[in-house]
Amino acid sequence: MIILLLADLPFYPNVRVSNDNQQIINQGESSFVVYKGHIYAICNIAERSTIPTIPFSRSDDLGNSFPINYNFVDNTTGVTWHTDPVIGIDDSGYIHMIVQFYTYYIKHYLSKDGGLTWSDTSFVTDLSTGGDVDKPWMVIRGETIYVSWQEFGGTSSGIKFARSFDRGKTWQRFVVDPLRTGITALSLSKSGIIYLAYVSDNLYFTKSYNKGQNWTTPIVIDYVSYSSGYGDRAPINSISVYNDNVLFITWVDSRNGNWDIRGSYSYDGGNTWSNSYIVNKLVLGGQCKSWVSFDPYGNLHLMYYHTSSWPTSSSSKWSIYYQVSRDSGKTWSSSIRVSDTTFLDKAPSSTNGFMGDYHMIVTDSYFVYVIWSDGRDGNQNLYFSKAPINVVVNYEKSNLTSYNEEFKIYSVDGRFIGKFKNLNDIRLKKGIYIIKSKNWILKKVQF
Ligand SMILES: [Ca+2]
Ligand SMILES: [Ca+2]
Repeated sequence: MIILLLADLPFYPNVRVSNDNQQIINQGESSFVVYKGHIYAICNIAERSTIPTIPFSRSDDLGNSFPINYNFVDNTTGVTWHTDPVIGIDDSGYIHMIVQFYTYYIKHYLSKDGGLTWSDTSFVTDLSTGGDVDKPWMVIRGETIYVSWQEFGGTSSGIKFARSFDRGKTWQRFVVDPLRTGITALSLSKSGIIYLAYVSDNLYFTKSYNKGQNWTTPIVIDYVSYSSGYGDRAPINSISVYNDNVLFITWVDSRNGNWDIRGSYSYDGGNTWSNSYIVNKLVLGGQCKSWVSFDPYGNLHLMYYHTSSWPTSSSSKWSIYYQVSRDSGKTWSSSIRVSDTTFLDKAPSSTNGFMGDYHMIVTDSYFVYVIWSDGRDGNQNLYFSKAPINVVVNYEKSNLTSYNEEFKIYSVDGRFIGKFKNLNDIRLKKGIYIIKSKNWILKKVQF
């Protein structure tokens, strides 16, 4: 008897990222990079008003394990509230981290030893303007670092941008849009064009051809209708670019009565955008915290949180889902579950179930990687999974029993088990296996 499963795909068994030994701290929003077999991940925590830390985790085997874990703290600030972390890597393999301290300022840290120690600390934001800052994002090209954020009040409010040509030692700052504030999303094309989108009353878009010195007049991609709820509180936007022309953006929207991931594509470098539409194939209940990434071949990958319950509460069951588009966002695959279990939002109810505002999907030539915050341990921890690009791109959902051909069966770690003609003849221990046939490449199947 074959039972076709739940998590029907080539995503690897989930690996816990954060080594939260006491199992009391709730890991929140996260950012990570993949570089030459290493994965560097950071996050904030739901308890950031009382516990100062940005948890740091490192894998040296492409995510099979995360043995290096510690709590990064900058005691020199005297500020407990460490938040809104972003991590990046430059062309020398140096790691760059930015951390926001309450809404006072945003700092940059450099590590030349794989995240074990940090140096060359600098202020990204300008303390003399007297404003409150929020929600930075960072992209890096070569040795140049770009950071965007929003600033309220003070003498220089608006959408702000800073760049550093010396790996974060010094910064030049610019005002992108003095009229508006909002959550920023930042991306960079292969030729160096910078794309910036921000959620205000509308979703705005602008770009820079000269490394952030000047910006095009902001245009509106769409209006935004978002109401926060248990477990999600911001219409987080994510923008990814394939080349100078092909872009895709997602954000969270509740115009239809509950959260959905809306998307829009541009094929002319952001000058014009498609009508927005609901990207998530699962629409029942709430979908939020989406992130998009073009891989080097032009496939577009999406991750998001999903719960079928509405309104959301501490008893909502969540999963992490994935979809891929092979035509730059015109159409999407069916949804594929990344988390190998459902989980409750275990962040404190006093924080309205804070699981973080954002989590990322990252791609390279070989894999799609996802890290998210997950309550399966009774508290929120970061979890990781990945899937081979060639498999997810070729993956098609189908009923195994309808095929009359030879199957090869492998364990999830790639060990060949045997060939079978008729799946009904299979007698295997309970578990998850990978199946290969001529017509479709791989499938994760639970017997
Ligand atoms: Ca935890
Ligand atoms: Ca929905």
